[in-house]
Amino acid sequence: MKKSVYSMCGMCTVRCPIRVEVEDGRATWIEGNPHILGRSLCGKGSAGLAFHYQEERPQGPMIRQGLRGGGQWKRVTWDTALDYVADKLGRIMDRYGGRSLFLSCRGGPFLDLPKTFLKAVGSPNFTNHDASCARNVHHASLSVYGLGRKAFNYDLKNCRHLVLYGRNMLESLKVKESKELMSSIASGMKLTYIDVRQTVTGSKASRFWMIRPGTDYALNLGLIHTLIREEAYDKAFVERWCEGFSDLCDFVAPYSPEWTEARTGIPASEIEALARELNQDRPRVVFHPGWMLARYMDSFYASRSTHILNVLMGNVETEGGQIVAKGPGDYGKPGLNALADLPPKVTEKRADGVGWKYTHFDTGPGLFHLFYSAILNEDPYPVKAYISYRHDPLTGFPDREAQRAALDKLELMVALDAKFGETTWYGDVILPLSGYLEKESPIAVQKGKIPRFIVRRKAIEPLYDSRAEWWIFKELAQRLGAGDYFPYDSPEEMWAFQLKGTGYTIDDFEEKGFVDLADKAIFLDRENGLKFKTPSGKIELTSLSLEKAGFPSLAPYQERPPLPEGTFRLVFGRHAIHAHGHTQNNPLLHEIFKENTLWINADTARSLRIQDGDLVEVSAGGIKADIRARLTPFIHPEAVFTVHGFGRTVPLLKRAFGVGMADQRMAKGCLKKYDPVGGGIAYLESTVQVKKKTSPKEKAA
Ligand SMILES: Nc1nc2c(c(=O)[nH]1)N[C@H]1C(S)=C(S)[C@@H](COP(=O)(O)OP(=O)(O)OC[C@H]3O[C@@H](n4cnc5c(=O)[nH]c(N)nc54)[C@H](O)[C@@H]3O)O[C@H]1N2
Ligand SMILES: Nc1nc2c(c(=O)[nH]1)N[C@H]1C(S)=C(S)[C@@H](COP(=O)(O)OP(=O)(O)OC[C@H]3O[C@@H](n4cnc5c(=O)[nH]c(N)nc54)[C@H](O)[C@@H]3O)O[C@H]1N2
Ligand code: SF4
Ligand SMILES: [Mo]
Repeated sequence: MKKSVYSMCGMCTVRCPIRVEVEDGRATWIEGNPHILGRSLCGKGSAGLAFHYQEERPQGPMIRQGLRGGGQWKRVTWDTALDYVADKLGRIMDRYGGRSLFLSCRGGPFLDLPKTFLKAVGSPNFTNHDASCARNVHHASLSVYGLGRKAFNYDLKNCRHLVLYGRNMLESLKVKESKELMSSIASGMKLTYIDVRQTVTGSKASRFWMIRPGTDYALNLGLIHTLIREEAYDKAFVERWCEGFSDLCDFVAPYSPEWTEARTGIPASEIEALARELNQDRPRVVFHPGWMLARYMDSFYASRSTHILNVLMGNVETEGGQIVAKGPGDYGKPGLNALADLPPKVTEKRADGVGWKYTHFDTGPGLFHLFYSAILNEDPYPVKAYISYRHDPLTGFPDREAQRAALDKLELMVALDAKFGETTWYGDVILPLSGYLEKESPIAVQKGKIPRFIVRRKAIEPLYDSRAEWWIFKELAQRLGAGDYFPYDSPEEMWAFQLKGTGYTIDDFEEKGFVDLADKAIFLDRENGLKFKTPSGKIELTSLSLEKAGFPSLAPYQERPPLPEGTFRLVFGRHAIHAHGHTQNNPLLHEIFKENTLWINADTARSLRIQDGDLVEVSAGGIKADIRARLTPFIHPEAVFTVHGFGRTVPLLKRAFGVGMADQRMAKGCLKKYDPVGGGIAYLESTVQVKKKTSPKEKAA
């Protein structure tokens, strides 16, 4: 029998909408949801069947035997595993309270269940990956608009000029966005791409600047200076909506294009030319702050300056600019009933100090890395149990040794994942999640020009002894005496609870796989209808709350000294067919891209006697790794680059095990180095040495 199921891809966390064909219970075809993606899918998404129909994934619950990380496991039943976790967790919480548990996850729209669970057991300690991803950008956005980084959608379709800082849209991709980018370029949109190396996205750009690593803030200061000097900004918008413009003018006065050229390597005349173009193209201009804006101690300010550039373009709530993402309320519609509203609010302080010790950080997910110091020092209180839920900090955060030293102090470490990650492998219990084709998720709201309800539906039965989140969290809560907060016995009952009072039922998702809450987009009134959640209600170019917390609104540029010979910044990023560290073992994707290489500037390499394809040794803080050199003129001499996610250490992943270099291991000491204002980990403040690896034969000669 054949059927067609609308669902959502899970090969990376973009979660593109998909349509799956199933024949006699076996998935045979996946494509992008035709109503949104015109059937397109990326390479990873297309390899979804290869992930499901293979054996190298957790096949049932496992309890560790022997030492942590030793790799000895016992397969057990779900009852045994859940009883074991509930018994240990119950005893820890009896002794230290609910707050002694923390849970970290991989962000995303479907987090109602883990949040319900934590609240139900009385823990305030929900956290996620974002300190390793977008926290600087998010906090910078809050400081300017009072709205987080997800408050705006970029209207690439109608944009005339897009400026990207290492935002490699065609490789670090979202299917819908990549398609929009390509069609906008085809219809004449200009693209300025700024990176320390050339990329696929850069190769489509009308202007490519190879910037000196870590100097984007200097570039932005020079650009703001030029735009103001040339009066090439939206005066009416700035006057109506901005606080602190004259302070900004005074502040950027010294940062001339010539000053900028000396720091960034980008010619002053080019900066002036860009400013002139932008002046013609505004307000249909987008400065996309991306995720990283590189990862330095000053990345908060670098990111803040891109938000300011957008404001100078007057692009807020205009076609071709940044459009405020709207929720059901903006269209006068009721939202979903939140599952996590069922348990009472937890009033305990967070163990990471966010919200009380560090008041300038957004409490949402706090800062993951600060849990490590809480564990080690039992400060502000003992943290003894950890659930990693779809999160692999031993891959995503730096300094494995420092992380393990803290994890070793935990009395319980449980992993919920559909794959074997480094963190999963280091835990005490593995509770296998079903693959994304094998399970249902709660319904979620996707804010946007038009708000939408989205959901993941099950396409096939689980191939192994795995379960969906709703079942696992409910079963655990029941065993801990908190089952009442999960008043549903099936996904259908959970969906009915969420949709009650919205006027929709799950059947409304049948036709397209999602539900749009309106037919036509509405725009807010740019004169009187914009709402910024800052204390002044305006866009704050200078922010009193930031200054009250002890940080300047506009921070002077700090010089970065040049690096000694043979020393580089190890820059990392993505490849179109891999997602972080969890696709390297996929049979198809492994076949296409097996191993990462080290990009190195060809002239610099030759001065170190390194040739293309040579084995080189990369070292930092006592950690060493071998990798093949790839010589190219398309990378800045101060940087070397590699694709993140390789160097897997889980022996059950036979294809990926031990292949390639794990870049995160090189950022020694960086677990404690983070942008003090933005909270993001500053991986790139560390440096590595690179030298040619001499074979024993060559040595003897
Ligand atoms: N050195 C270095 N460090 C980095 C980065 C880098 O490039 N270099 N990148 C940083 C960035 S941007 C990020 S976002 C973090 C990411 O770091 P993580 O959040 O840890 O990365 P992922 O591998 O996406 O997800 C972790 C685990 O969750 C599971 N998972 C992910 N999504 C889903 C899903 O939708 N469903 C299910 N069931 N499981 C899922 C995967 O199987 C994987 O094992 O790493 C950051 N750290
Ligand atoms: N295929 C694929 N797509 C993905 C993901 C994936 O794992 N695989 N992950 C998703 C996630 S979690 C994220 S956060 C996004 C990330 O999306 P991006 O931020 O676009 O992704 P990265 O590939 O990490 O790109 C970082 C780029 O920054 C450049 N760079 C490094 N240092 C500097 C610097 O000092 N200045 C400038 N201007 N550039 C610099 C690097 O050379 C690299 O090309 O991608 C998402 N999309
Ligand atoms: S970008 Fe690719 S892998 Fe990620 S969700 Fe979309 S189709 Fe899946
Ligand atoms: Mo990310």
